[in-house]
Amino acid sequence: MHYFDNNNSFIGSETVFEYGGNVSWLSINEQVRPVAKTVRARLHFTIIALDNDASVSLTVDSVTFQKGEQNNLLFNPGFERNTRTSGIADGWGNWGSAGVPAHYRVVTTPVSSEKQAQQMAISNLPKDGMHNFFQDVAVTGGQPYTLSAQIATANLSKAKVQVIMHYFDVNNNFIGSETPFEYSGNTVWLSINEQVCPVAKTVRARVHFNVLAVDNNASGIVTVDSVTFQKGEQSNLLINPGFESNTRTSGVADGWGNWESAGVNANYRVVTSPVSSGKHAQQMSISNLPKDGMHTFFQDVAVTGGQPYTLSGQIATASLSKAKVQVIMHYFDVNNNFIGNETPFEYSDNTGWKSFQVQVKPPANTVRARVHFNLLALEDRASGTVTVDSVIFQRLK
Ligand SMILES: [Ca+2]
Ligand SMILES: [Ca+2]
Repeated sequence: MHYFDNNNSFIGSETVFEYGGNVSWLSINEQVRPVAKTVRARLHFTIIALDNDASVSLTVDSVTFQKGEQNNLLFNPGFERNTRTSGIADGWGNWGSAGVPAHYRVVTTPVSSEKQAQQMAISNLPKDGMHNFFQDVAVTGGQPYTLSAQIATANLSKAKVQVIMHYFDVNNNFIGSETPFEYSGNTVWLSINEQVCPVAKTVRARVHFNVLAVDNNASGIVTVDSVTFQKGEQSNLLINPGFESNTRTSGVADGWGNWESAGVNANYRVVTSPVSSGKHAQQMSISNLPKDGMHTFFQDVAVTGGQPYTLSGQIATASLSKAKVQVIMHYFDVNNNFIGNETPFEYSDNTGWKSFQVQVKPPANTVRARVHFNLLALEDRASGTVTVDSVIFQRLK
């Protein structure tokens, strides 16, 4: 980056990215800061010879230069750009083991955010067969990163879905790997959040979403959306915990689902007032609800059974009558069996923003926790409005 003031004087520069290896498409994401008085920035892609007889062929595409700090290191992380014919969204690659036919599709349902998600399907896969899509990202070895996403699986049989990280040094040597996430059950949108650490000397990480056959005749459908890969340890296991992203039409913010008991009409809105943090919060309202009627929004999160977690957030209630707000946890094992529940928080008064923080403990064998915010009618003709914001669900440190 070269920076110039309004007299066209060169007043500063920075070299934000360097790479000395060979690679197919590599995503790079660098924060830059023009010096004070800069009015013009010149962005260069430069090849520099380190010795005589240097050679290279460099290709660049999909350049974005925008205001602010963009933390997600991935290109096209929500699969909204799909200009190719392979069934793989722009910026992503794919790989399958020998003899495995590829079945990739960018789909419009199910979708966790905006209009599209990446899907892969397998059928009749032999044992140990693999099918994946991936993206290469420039990273710094020895530093922590966090990968989060939403995954939905259907008809998964004799197979599991995995997140696999491969690490490469500047000479393109494969120098390490880790598998921070595995799941073999069927689930609607499940939030995953995993800390990874590229080994020392890593300059390139390949993030894979993989389906592995654990036996012959494996089959299943895996859909992925809302992937974020960012620097540092991000401990909140929820996607869209502040309800800031709202690209759907249900009134329920991206990444969250909803459920109502029989005969109860859904009434959800992402509101700009009241808001505890950011610009949006999730609201739900009930009126004339019969006794024991329920109205709820939720998110599914991958957890480890037997480990304690904390859930905190901000809740505001208005006109609450004959009803209470509840935080309800449901726990499921890998076979999708309901194996436990708890209701760690209840509130029935009217209040402006009120903080809550509770500790919960999924029973052994839990692989998926469903975090609900529920409105329960205590008597007939219950009514009220509840707004939720700034939810944090994390492992107890
Ligand atoms: Ca999407
Ligand atoms: Ca918010």
